[in-house]
Amino acid sequence: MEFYGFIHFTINAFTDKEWGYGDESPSLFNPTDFDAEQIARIAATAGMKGLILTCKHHDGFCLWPSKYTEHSVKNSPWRNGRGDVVKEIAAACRKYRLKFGIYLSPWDRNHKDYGRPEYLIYFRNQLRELLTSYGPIFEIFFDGANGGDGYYGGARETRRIDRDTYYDWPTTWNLVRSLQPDTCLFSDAGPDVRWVGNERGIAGDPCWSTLNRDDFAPGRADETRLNRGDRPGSHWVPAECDVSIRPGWFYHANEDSKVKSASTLVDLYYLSVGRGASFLLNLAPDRRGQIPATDVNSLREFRRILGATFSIDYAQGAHVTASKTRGSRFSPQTVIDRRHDTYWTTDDQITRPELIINLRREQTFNVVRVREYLPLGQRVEAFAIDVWKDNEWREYARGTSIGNCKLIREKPMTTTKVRLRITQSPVCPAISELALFAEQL
Ligand code: FUL
Repeated sequence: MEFYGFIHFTINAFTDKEWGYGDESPSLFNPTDFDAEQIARIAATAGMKGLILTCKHHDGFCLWPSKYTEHSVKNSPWRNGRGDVVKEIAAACRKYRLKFGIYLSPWDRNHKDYGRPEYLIYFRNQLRELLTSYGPIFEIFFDGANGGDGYYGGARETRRIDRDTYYDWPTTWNLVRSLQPDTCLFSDAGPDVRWVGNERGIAGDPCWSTLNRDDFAPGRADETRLNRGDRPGSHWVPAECDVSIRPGWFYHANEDSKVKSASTLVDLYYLSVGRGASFLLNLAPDRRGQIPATDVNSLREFRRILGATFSIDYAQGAHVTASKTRGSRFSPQTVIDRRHDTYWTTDDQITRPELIINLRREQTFNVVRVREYLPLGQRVEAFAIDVWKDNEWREYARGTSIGNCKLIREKPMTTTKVRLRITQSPVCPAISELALFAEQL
């Protein structure tokens, strides 16, 4: 999906906290002009393909009227206790054709049973509510954070859990599979999507979509390995780069001047999507319950820059040739046919082939996009891009992993021919796209 959004919204926006302790009164939750459609519209206009909402953060307050707790919107003044943020965001997502995902914090600083087996019954009941009442859920984000201390029903103490055993994740994952088999499960250990190992939105280089998943557990992360993935790796668990548009995850008025600029967001796009991972950008509704104007402006400008940059592919119309080809179905011309389900490949024993884009006339570009045909896995381990200059090939850039999308961002180059040289691959490569763009500001 490449690019989708996070929405961090709860009582924290009203108490100016990042982690609520769990003793906050539900009466504090009172957005003055909550507008789910504004939030979804801003996300869709920014190019996001989905939204993941913090239905319950660490403080335990539920944005939907869960029947398993009193600590929810139903005891807030907002909409006289009859509101349901989850329902409104899910409906707004449908309206703007965004997929809808949920964040349900495993750590719950409000619940009296947290740390005991009984809490897992509560946690799974809530998951069942969310998975059966709000339509298809494309992803569930299971956060690994746990600070220990909390309100815990009045106990006000520190509760330590064993990250490897307490949550009994396989049982929870099976519950999700049985209710919504298409939901992607996120945690430090997947099983489907993994944390990228930092909250700065930056994937590793290389970044492998495979991981020796059994070495990991949610909440026990080896950040360096998660950032790069494992090659060889036992499972397909691509990386997701979560980062907030503001310093914090929740809205704080004193961070209004620290909203990331459009050009910073563009950089993050290259460092996440452009390294084969996905970009999960957090937005923080303010006390009105809307995305603040500064953030809206950054997002709009970010989309304008990407739209302008990626609207003209200078490789279109070129004559594409290759040193080797497996047969006409896998012709090199498929790399410019704008389809992701066609690809150029070679016979099995050919692992270092070359492909040449013969442009019709001189073109200037500084961004090269390469994609592999993912159903056949991530194959290429190293490649180079050459350009034809003064009657010879000159190396322009080199790279390692490709995967879903590799974006090379370099100095502007004017040429008539571009060559992709696969320099290392354990098996024949399968390349679905090679495109050339000129970055617009
Ligand atoms: C972290 C949490 O502690 C933050 O509050 C936020 O939700 C972020 C996405 O994950 O681990």
